[in-house]
Amino acid sequence: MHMPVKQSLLAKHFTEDVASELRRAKTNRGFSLDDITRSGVENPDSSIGVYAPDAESYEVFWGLFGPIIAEYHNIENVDSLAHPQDMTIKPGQFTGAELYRDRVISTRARVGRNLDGFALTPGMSLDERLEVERRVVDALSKLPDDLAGTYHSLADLDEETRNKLIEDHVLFKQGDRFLESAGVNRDWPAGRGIFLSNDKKFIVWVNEEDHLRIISLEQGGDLLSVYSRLVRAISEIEKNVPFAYTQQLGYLSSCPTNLGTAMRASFHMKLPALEKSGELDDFAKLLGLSVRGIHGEHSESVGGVYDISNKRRLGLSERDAIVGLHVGARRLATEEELRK
Ligand code: ADP
Ligand code: CIR
Repeated sequence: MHMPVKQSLLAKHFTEDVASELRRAKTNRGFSLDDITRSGVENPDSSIGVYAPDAESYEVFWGLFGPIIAEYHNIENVDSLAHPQDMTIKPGQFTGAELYRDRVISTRARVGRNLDGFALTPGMSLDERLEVERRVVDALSKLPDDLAGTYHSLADLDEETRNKLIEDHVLFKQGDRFLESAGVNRDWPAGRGIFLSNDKKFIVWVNEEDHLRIISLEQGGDLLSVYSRLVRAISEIEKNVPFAYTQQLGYLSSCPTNLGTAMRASFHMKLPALEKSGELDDFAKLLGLSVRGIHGEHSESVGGVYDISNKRRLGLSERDAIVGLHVGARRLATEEELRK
């Protein structure tokens, strides 16, 4: 029997018509269709398969990006989309959190951000990467006391420290083959690093998949605490570095899954009964959630613990995305109890 091969969104939407329309197209920086599709072509098991080497790619190669973005973020009319932004939270929006609290080991919320006027990470030169690092580190040095911390250049961290930070879910992994093919790992480890606040709950990754990944992370299931820290950190950093943003696509990022809010909020959640019954993926789909293993994308679960996050990031506000995770986790916890 032949197992069906999972088709990437690239394979699905890269039609003959799209190929002939875009074959000769180039952005001002010289990026072509080959640059955009290389990761998915070299890694046929990609779920998406495309990256944008610069912001202009989203305009020039819209014939390919448009349908992929519409499908991933479940947007009916992506051509006329006006992305809504709203980071506020109203009292009472996290009611019923006690239904899932005991099942949650830790909570994380991150956004991707990129500096206006620079290539995105798949298309950056070494000079641009170093300049972005310089500007970001300067902005981080101006943060108020409760967010203050230390920047560590990746090259300065010894292997043992690096591995421990990766194991603890604080630092990004090395050698992702999807990013490698896209050109994101060029000049490694130059220009990369991690900022850690004094209490280790606020983290910034510099020049990994995006210029910045702004992250809030703590033990337990207090989504309001994690989210409030994230929102405050974003607004403080944004005072000092202007981010690439458009009305249609929100915050721009190198991967089309990370446009709009560019936010992925997640719980590490114990769901052994749903794992055993084989229903976790179906419930996640129904609830608009993604399921990852405990070491992030393309990793496995350990002991029935899964990384549960909002799937959509574009076409809905930050508030709706975070409340979506809360409501989804409440439902998953309820279904888990019913199967215990
Ligand atoms: P990203 O979230 O930036 O898309 P990954 O899926 O690779 O990237 O996850 C990055 C890291 O964050 C991984 O180490 C992953 O285990 C960790 N992580 C994600 N969610 C949580 C969580 N709720 N608690 C602890 N660590 C988490
Ligand atoms: C892929 O296409 O599988 C990788 N480039 C990662 C895509 C982003 N991840 C995701 O939506 N789960």
